[in-house]
Amino acid sequence: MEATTQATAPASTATLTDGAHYLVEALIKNGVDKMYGVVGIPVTDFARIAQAKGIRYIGMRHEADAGNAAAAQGFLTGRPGVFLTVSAPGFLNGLAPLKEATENGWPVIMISGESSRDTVDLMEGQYEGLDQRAYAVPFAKAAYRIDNMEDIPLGVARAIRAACSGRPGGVYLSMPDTMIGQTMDAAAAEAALYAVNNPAPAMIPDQASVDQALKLLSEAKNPLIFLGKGAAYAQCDDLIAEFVHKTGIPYQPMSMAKGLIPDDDPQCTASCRGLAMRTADVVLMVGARLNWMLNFGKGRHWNKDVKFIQIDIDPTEIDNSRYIECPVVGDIKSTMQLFVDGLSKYDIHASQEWTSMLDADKAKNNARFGAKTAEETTPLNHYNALGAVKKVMDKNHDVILVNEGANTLDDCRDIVDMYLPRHRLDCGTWGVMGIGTGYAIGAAVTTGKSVLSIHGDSAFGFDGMEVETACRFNLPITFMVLNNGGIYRGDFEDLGASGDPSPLTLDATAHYEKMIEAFGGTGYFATTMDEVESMLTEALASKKPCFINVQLSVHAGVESGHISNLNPIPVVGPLSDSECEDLNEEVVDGKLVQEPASK
Ligand code: ADP
Ligand code: TPW
Ligand code: MG
Repeated sequence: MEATTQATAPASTATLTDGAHYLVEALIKNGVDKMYGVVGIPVTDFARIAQAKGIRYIGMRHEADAGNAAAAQGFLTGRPGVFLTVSAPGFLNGLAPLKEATENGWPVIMISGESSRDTVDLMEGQYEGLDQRAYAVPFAKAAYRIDNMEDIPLGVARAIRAACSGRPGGVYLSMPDTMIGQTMDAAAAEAALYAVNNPAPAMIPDQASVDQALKLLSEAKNPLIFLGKGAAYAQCDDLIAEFVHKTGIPYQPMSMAKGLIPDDDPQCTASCRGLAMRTADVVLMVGARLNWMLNFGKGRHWNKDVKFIQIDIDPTEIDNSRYIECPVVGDIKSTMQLFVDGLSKYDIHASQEWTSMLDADKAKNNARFGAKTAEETTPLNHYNALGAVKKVMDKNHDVILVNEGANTLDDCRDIVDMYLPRHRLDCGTWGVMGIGTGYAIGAAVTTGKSVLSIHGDSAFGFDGMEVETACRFNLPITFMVLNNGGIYRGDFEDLGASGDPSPLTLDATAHYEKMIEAFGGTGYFATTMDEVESMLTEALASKKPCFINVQLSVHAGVESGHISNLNPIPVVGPLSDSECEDLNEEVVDGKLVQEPASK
């Protein structure tokens, strides 16, 4: 069963298979049924063969978007999404989403064609020549190259296991053109295929750590639970809800854990987040990292005596940014089962005093915020445009929401409630612009559900060409751009004398909805809350590719959304206290300060 190159292959090829066919077979054997990508030398035939053998191939317009589509699939299913690129330039375009998936902890496999190793290694000037595996290593959880076609089953198994075991991440799998062209006996190849057994095994935590955690919670007066996207990924929604509801502990959903328990649950602290963080005495982290989004678990945003219990599958996440009183290392599903089982041994509840205080703060904030989202203005702003979106989403719980931008992201997260798990995808751990259309396509292809993809006008510009893909595949996606004419807003000025637009300015009068009309989709232009509501209702009901361009004021929005505090130089620009006011901000010592974002 020794592999040969095509040049030396015997004349009769009836019983032979080649690297491309064999890799497709190995992927199918392991349950891969979809692939996103952009073709060209040397992967064109590989994609054709994949399609012919029943893998759904979604041809996209840019590798980064294909990578994001695969990443969305990974998050939604817990199985690696797969995307395909050509050699060097296509490969490089795919590295950013591969790294972003790794940062988010989502399983993805990027398969790239690679130009002939011998000439690349001698730097002979090969077409699209690059030592791709070496370039991939710092961007991937793992990076493999299959040089011999008989190693294909092993290479695929390595990639799948690396992508979804432990903390999931992005894996690179290289297929050199020389390997694609190799041949071997088809029967021997078939016999050597195998499916990975249990690629993401349960990791059961130490019972002593579970008992320690439950004891600590039973001693708390003001316990708080944080649910992160790891909790959403773990797909044990009922167990998590059972623990939350049986204990009555208030919980805070991180952005992509919204809907794991419906956002209108009385125990949800989304609208009193700042107060909950400042007053909690014991915090249980379930699949959420104490990174920048939570001010690293320290500082004035937290009660100075707070104690943390952290459930995570990755032991090195514990103590990442501060002392963790009670680490519980295991997978969330197994761990939450032990937590629920342990409730018979411990009396765990939140003090009435504390929950009443949180409820009062919620009522106050909801009244303030509700008024802002209901108030019609001409032109619209983020609050009232998204208030109209909320009304429609409240009647369409099963629509998946994709969201990117700065104000468009932060305000949407606060305003639009989610009711079902894994129905919100956004800029994630790195706050990346340009993920939206790829995520929307991946979500629609993976689930068959309707998707609402809400973008700031800047964010949309990074990956907008994929509306053509959505139309070509007739996907039930409604794209929406909130156009305030710029990065953060559209009224900044050129500070020099050039007369050019400012660095933040984009076209506030652009008719983005025309883009989808070029490809046969339906475009809408909305200028009032009623129009947003009725057009969105109609667009979602059509289950076809649609685009709603919402005209906002160029004055709508604040610089950097909720994270202007991360700018190295204090923000300059036309900001007033009332413009800065939002759910995650508060007055401390007479000054308006920002709460950490939860993107
Ligand atoms: P968020 O951004 O929502 O706060 P993060 O991405 O920062 O969430 O954190 C998710 C955490 O969940 C990661 O540290 C990851 O290791 C962990 N995680 C992911 N899947 C599981 C799982 N099945 N069991 C336990 N922990 C998990
Ligand atoms: C890959 C920097 C953060 S937010 C943003 C940019 C460019 C756009 C904000 O404007 P938008 O939303 O989308 O119009 P809005 O409602 O506030 O006006 N490149 C990448 N990622 C990031 N995060 C940036 C640049 C950025
Ligand atoms: Mg904008």
